[in-house]
Formats: sequence, C-alpha cells, structure tokens
Amino acid sequence: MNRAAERCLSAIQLRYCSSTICRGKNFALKEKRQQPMSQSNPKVGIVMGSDSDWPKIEKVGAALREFDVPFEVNVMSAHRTPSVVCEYATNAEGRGLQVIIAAAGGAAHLAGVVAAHTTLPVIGIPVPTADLGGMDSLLSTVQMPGDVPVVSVAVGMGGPRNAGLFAVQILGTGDPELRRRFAEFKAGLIEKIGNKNKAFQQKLQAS
Ligand code: RP5
Repeated sequence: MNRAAERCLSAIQLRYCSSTICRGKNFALKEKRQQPMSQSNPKVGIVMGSDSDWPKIEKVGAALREFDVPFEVNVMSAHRTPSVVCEYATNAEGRGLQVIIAAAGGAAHLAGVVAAHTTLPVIGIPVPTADLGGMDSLLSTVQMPGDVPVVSVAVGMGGPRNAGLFAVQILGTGDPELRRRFAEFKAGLIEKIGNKNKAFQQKLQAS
C-alpha cells in the first residue's frame, strides 16, 4: 500500500474509531454517571489498546470529570492499527489536545509510539494482565529510551486515577483556577484521611 492510501485508510479508521466511542457502545457498560465519555473540545486524549482495557482504567475518566476537564476516549493499537495511532498522535496538538494518556496491556507499546509522534506530554497506564500480572505492561510502558519521555503510573491500584490527576496538574501549570482547585483537593485529603483514622481508632477501641 502506498503512503497516500495508508493515510486515507488511517483517516477512515480514526473516524470509525471516534464515532464508535462517541456513541458509547463500549462505555455504556460500566459508566456510573450518565455523561458522554467523549466531550467537545477535549483537552486530554485517552487512548487504549483495546476496549477490554476500559473496565480496568475507567477511574482515569472519573478523575478528569472531578475537575471538569474535557476529554475524549478512543481505542487504537500500536500493533493492530499503527497508522491510526500515528495519525492520532501527529494531529493531537492541532486538534487542541494538551495531554495524551495511553493505556495498554501486555507488550504495551502504545504510550511510546504515541510519544514518538507528538510533542505533547504522554502519560502511560500499564494495564494489569492475567498472564504476568501487569509486569509486562509496566516494563514495556516505562522503559523508554532517552529522548522519548513517557511517564508511567502504577499498574492497577491508584494508577488510572493518578493518570487523570497528573493530567490535571499538567494542565494546571497554565491555568490558575485549575491549580487552585487542585490545591483545594489536596487540602481535602487531610480531612478524608483524618476521618479514616478516627473511624479506625473507634473500631480498635470497640474490639
Ligand atoms: C493490548 O492487548 C490491549 O491494550 C489489551 O490490554 C490487550 C488485549 O487486547 P484484546 O485482545 O482484549 O483486544 O494491546
């Protein structure tokens, strides 16, 4: 296939991909709040290697919504649809995206390939896997060669939520109001953990 044909195919795939996501075929599944997953004028682009990743990473969306950061979610694969990934990453900045979050499992090259094609900051989410517990995803996301940075959050646990929060922090460097809200959120942690401690002490005394 020549380059023009490949580019054309990529565009079709990307449109198909986006419209599938926008109609919420996959994400109607577990979405608790009835809001569209892909919003207009997104600042953060979430990409993932498969729709099977979403249930494991959906907290990333919740974190962004907490701060009213518009985002979009698309399925594309570094291995199965490399030209789509290339096109998405290449055009991301021009479309107004400011941060890309890439989630993949196994031989998880998505974040790295995205980073290869954009100057936007890329946050990788290594998706837990059945075979190797996500160690495969972690190493292939985090072990980038020099010159092509990808930051990686943890496998499972708070990883996806932290990816969303980190994107908020990046956006906050140029947005004082977002920074103020993030500081408020951090201050709220004192009360949150204080309440946990209080409840725990009461339980201890009762036992
Ligand atoms: C990766 O392969 C995806 O990110 C996913 O974690 C994994 C399995 O994908 P499916 O076979 O479920 O589509 O590329």
